[in-house]
Amino acid sequence: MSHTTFPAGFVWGAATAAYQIEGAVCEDGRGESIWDRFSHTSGKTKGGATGDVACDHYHRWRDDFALLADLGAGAYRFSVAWPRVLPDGRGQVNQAGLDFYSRQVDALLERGITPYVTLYHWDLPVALEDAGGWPSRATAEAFAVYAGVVAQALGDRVKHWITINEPWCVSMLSYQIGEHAPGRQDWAAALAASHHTLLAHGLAVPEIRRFSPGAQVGITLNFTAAVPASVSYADRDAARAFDGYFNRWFLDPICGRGYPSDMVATAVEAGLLPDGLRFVQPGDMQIIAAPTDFLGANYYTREVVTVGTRPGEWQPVRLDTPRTAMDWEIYPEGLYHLLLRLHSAYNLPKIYITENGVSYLDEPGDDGRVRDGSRIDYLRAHLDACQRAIAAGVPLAGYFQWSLLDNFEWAHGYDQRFGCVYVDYATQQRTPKDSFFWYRDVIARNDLAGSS
Ligand code: IFM
Repeated sequence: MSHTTFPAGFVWGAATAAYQIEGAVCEDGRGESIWDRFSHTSGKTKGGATGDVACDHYHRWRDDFALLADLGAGAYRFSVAWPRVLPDGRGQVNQAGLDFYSRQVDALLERGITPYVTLYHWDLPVALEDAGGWPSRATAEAFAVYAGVVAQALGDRVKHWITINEPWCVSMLSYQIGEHAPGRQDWAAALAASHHTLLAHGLAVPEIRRFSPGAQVGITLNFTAAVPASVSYADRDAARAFDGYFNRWFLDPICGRGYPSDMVATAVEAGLLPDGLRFVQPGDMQIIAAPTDFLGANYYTREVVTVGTRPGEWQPVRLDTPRTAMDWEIYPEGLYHLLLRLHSAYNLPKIYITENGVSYLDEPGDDGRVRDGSRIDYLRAHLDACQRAIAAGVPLAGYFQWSLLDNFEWAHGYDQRFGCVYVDYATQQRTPKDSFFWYRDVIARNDLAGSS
């Protein structure tokens, strides 16, 4: 194996999520999700963008699968919309919703593309939010039932499952910062939400295994490398606090270590946990640490931090380094270090990069071609980091580029374009960007060499 070759059997894929691409929010019995409500609330998304139509993938998925096949992808990561399957979050099953995903699974398998199904990528049925949302334990219990319903319908053919996408976003970004649906700003609610998100994962694992024999099951966490702005003790403490808040708070429990004690102490000291970890019931931490087959890791950037106003707090430091259209620093070395850390400090059987990619404000040239050389540079550098991590012994089994299509980038609306396929939202025309052809070559060769 040359230093640019990936191991035989390395999984090459692309990823999407239901609310970001499907549209058809009122069709075939789908219920309302928190993102329908949030995006229709004035001022919550850029330009008032909603996922009502998005990429119209609900009607165009066959064409999109033709693109996947043309890409040569061996795998496709997509999410099931909970409100399509259980419009009220629990109770009555909507068969039309299940059938939609069942048809997709069949079509993927016919094309030789392995489905990697994410069960929750943020579109909580509003009925569950109205009953308390993720801060309520009942949501975790409802999720386990929903996971069983989907696994029962698809589990004969789907053998790769991701329970939850990015618990930090589900809890902190949505209930503490309030930038994502449901848009609450309440620390105590966010901490409870974080626990119930992890609990939902742990409760779902046996449900999936029950109905999908032989399946591989995991969870996807988003990681941001935490880097101190200087070598001072104060900055190093700040980086450790950021790492605890963003990374360890979620990673440690699923790896059987419980919540990081330094973070619990900080939260108690700051008055964020007036009742302590009241939401943790006996047995919860064992459920959350259910043995899994892989960890999904999403990586985009790092955060350079310095000491905040109080001990245990941090503030970001902006360096004069290249950034993306999301204003995220480009830092591929962070991916290399993350993979080494996950391997050396946590005993993980297997890792997939379930998302990595970049947003630029791409537009077609006069000739219709989308020249996204900067995206190619970004992907190449991050794949090089993956390759070096594998060479160093990390059990990295696959890579999913985010995203197959330009799509609804949540609060940022449609300006941000992460796709390797350009979407003209007025006509729904798809145009593979230069990065599509570049990635196709890498996949075909299983090698980064010669990828210019
Ligand atoms: O678009 C999102 C995706 O839904 C979750 N991970 C990060 C991506 C880019 O922000």
